[in-house]
Amino acid sequence: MNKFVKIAATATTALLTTTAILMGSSAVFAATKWDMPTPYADGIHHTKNVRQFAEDVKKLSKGELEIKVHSGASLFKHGEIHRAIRTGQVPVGELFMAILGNHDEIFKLDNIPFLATDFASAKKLWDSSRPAVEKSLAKDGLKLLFAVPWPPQGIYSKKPVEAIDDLAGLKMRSYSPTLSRLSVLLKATPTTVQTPEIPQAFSTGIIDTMITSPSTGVSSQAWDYVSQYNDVQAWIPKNMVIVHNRSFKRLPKTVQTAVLTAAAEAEKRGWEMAEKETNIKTEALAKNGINVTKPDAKLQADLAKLGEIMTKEWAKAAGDRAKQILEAYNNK
Ligand code: PCA
Repeated sequence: MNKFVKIAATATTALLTTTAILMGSSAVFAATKWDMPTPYADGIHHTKNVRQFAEDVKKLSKGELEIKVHSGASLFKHGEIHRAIRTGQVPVGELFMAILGNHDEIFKLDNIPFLATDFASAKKLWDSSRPAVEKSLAKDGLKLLFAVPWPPQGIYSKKPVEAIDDLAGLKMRSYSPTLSRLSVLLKATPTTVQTPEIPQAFSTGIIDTMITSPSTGVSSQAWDYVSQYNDVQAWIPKNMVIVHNRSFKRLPKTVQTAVLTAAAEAEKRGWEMAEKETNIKTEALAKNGINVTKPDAKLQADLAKLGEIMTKEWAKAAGDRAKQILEAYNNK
């Protein structure tokens, strides 16, 4: 054996040995770790549900996939999570669906007022729109794992809102392009504010009203800066958990199945959690001194008219997809 051949042979042996060691202890070395950014705080049901999802994935995959949840926008700001997953910076993450309204019209549907105002209708609307949402995500190399609602959205204000005119001229918090459009139709001025900044935005006068769930009202201690909650149940928006498709495909088939099984469970559990949250958190608002009211028939009818305008606008902008979704929804 000349010198060169000898070196090559030694190198090959070394390589084979390393491979054998790696294969022999695959349970240790094959475990994949995923970082998962989520936008909302730990007390919110979405975050609790996502943590349970991560635990289920670990269990079902027998430890082969570990998902580390970074809650409260600690890894990426809410507005950056979509891009971070799309570009593969992180393989998985959670975001508010309608935050993508300017990326694709399809996501605006999730915040259209008075189209689906109770959980049964919201579920129907989700069943009707899910294929279009999945298709849109797939175009960006993304895959939907699950979507979970918030409780219905109501109006927080300093003075009672008895008619839509009571909102005219106010500075209204916005969290999506659809909500900004509603603010404009209400003759209010929309200002984007993320959940952690709500108290400060009220105390510094950046906003003086907001439309959100009783959950977010409680987590941001709305009683410190407003006195009224009108439970108009305007819409039931959702968060979605999405995965970078190529990262998903790289997982062994058994682990992919584990993720999908845990995702289906998380979606079911999350819808139940949201329903339970609704009463608990609405009561908590009242207990903390907020005057919780229901809209009268006139206010409801006036708000519903704005919902019709926005549904029409959306249907026009989103084209054939909108037509199919609305037809499927109305026929369910
Ligand atoms: N809370 C979140 C989204 C919808 C909700 O109920 C927020 O206010 O930003």
